[in-house]
Amino acid sequence: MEIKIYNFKQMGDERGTLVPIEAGIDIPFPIKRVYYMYGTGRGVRRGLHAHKTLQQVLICVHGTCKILLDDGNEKAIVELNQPYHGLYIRENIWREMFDFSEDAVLMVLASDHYKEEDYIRDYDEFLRSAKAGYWEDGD
Ligand code: T46
Repeated sequence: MEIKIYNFKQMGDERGTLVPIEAGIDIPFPIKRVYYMYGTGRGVRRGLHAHKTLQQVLICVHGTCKILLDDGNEKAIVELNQPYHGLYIRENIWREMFDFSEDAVLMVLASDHYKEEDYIRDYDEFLRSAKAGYWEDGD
């Protein structure tokens, strides 16, 4: 499976570091939504779904966490441990986030607003959709 991790530029000087991320330049989609999660317990697993159309970039801006990616054919685990790394997740990828450090803050840049109807929460349904390569609405 192709894993795309952006290595954002770090603008550093004696005051510290600033990481700029511009839609359409540093990441491939216009950002319509930003959300972040923190205070995630050690044994917690989040995600466990895919999206029909949503693209996202996950950035662990503080601490560390792991992301399991599954395209229906292959699985891969990525550790996010640098605040300047961004993991791109295209549509139709099952994702699970786990092994959060106590201080982890996972920020997500999303290509669309929050739409419950874009979620695929059933793994078998995801496999059918991934294998077909497209989503057959209503079937
Ligand atoms: C994803 C992974 C990486 C909202 O009201 N607005 C939002 O934009 C989001 C993302 C969530 N919510 C509500 C819905 C739930 O009541 O916040 C609550 C927690 O969301 P959820 O259980 O979907 O969180 P995760 O961590 O399982 O998944 C989230 C995203 O939902 C999902 O798109 O790819 O992070």
